[in-house]
Amino acid sequence: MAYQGILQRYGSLLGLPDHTQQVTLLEGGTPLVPVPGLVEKLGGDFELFVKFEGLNPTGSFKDRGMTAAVSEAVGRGAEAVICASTGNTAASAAAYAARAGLRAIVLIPEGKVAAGKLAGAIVYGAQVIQVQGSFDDALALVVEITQRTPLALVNSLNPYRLEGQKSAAFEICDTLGAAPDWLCLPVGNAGNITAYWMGFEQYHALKKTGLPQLLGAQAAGAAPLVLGHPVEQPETIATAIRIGRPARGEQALQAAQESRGRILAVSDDEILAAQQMLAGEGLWVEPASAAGLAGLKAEVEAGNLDPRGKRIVVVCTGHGLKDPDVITHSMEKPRVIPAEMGALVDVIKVG
Ligand code: AN7
Repeated sequence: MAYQGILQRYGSLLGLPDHTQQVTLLEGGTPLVPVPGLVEKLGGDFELFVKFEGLNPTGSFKDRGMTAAVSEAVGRGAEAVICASTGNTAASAAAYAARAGLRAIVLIPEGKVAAGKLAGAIVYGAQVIQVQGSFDDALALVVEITQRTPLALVNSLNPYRLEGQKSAAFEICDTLGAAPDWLCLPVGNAGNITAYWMGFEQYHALKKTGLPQLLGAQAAGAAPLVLGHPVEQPETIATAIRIGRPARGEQALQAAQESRGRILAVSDDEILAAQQMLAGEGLWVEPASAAGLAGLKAEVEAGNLDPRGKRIVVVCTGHGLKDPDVITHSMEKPRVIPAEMGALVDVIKVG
């Protein structure tokens, strides 16, 4: 049978109520891409895969949780969904709401959302509201208004978001035949790392697939879980994870600890270098998505993580097309030539 999305594939393992009415864009089923070229760069002698979540319908992993949250909301008769977002959740909520015929309202931090995400939220027809403040300020507003009105909250405080996001852990185990030794991923509001751990634990209880160690990476300018306290003014080029007060922070720390892993901070330079390394393998991911690889590289180089003989998965959470400005702003403009063969030969210097 043709692929029908994660609720169809894993529905019985996702704790969704009976009233759920499936709203799907055929999310999930993303590739686990081997990257032997990066293994070489990191010293060799292990296996490395990228779970390329940027290939979901709206270009990020958020679609896994959103199909679950919107399907539940529709089933209980909700007419509108609302979220705060650094961009990807907004685009995903907007798309699934459109699919379901619901109104979507998204609050984003003013001027801090990448172009592809903002455009997504707009084209899918959401009401987009810029807040003069951070993501954390926007989330506080959304939490309060959903306590007073029937608007359905679709941030990852909504438990069904996590239920849907567990599906990525199931897919990795199904593809590899077991859990990897390490799973490396970015951490922002901390829903994803929490959901992965729930998923790996559930699959292990059911199918003895084993448990990975989790390596979560926050941006150094937005690293509350590393610092041990909220960050009032988070700042990073990886705007997706520019979050100072993660809603699922406690659970994320517990997941990392239970897995015998950790959450660490990586600098913007390390994030951009990792983004370039992935691009060198033909995988263009947005900056936040490269944080997992940046964390792995830092730990391997510092001698804190011995990859030899291990099987490692790096989760790349969003597509590079979401945030083209990071690249185009930092590069030299491509050469311009007259439409003449002589000029072309001069420039490319072949033969
Ligand atoms: C590409 O869209 O929080 O730790 O509002 O877009 O589960 O929050 C995005 C987060 C990683 C962090 N990578 O995941 C939002 C939002 C990308 C992201 C994260 C985000 P969580």
